[in-house]
Amino acid sequence: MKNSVLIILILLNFGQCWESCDETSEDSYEIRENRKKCPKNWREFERGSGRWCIRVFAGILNKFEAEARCENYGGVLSGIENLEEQSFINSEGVKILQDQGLPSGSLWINLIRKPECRNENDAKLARCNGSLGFQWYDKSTFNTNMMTWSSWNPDNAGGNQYCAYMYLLNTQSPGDGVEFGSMDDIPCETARTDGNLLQYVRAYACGMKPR
Ligand SMILES: [Ca+2]
Repeated sequence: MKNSVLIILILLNFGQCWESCDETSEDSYEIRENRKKCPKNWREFERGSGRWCIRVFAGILNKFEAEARCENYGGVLSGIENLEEQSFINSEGVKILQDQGLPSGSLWINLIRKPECRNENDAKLARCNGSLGFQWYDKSTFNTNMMTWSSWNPDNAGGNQYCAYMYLLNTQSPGDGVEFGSMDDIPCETARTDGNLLQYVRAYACGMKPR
């Protein structure tokens, strides 16, 4: 008799498990989500919008080319959501510069001037002033406080500076109006290899969700 009761209890327990272990339940969905990982050599970060993987690549490319490369890796050109990401992206970019014997340079990020702020008259509108005229375009970055600009920027010089890059710096306070992590709006077609070394675009940051 005792054995029968035990068997019934075990069966009931299995029944509960079948219900609670259903693949569509929220718990098991979370477990499967947690199993997702960043690809090898990509660094994982925690964002308000979820986990995010970032990797910095070397390349003398314009913004569109950099974006296409990121898509080839299964990601997008990445924005910068917090100081931790900014620090990581800068240090990875600086390593690339050092490999090439360059003291400074810059890196593409996914920061774009809003289409409604591109005309000369739009730029004078309050809603297009400074960072308000820009938007992160990786669909995962939302922190507008991480749009940090170098002196006088964003200035839309020439009226066609719709993209932005971040200066790569190997010291925290280089002076000359360029602070750590600061950005400049420039034409998306730019891939400078002359002039100010700081403006040499030598790298790009890709991002993706863990998979
Ligand atoms: Ca500019």
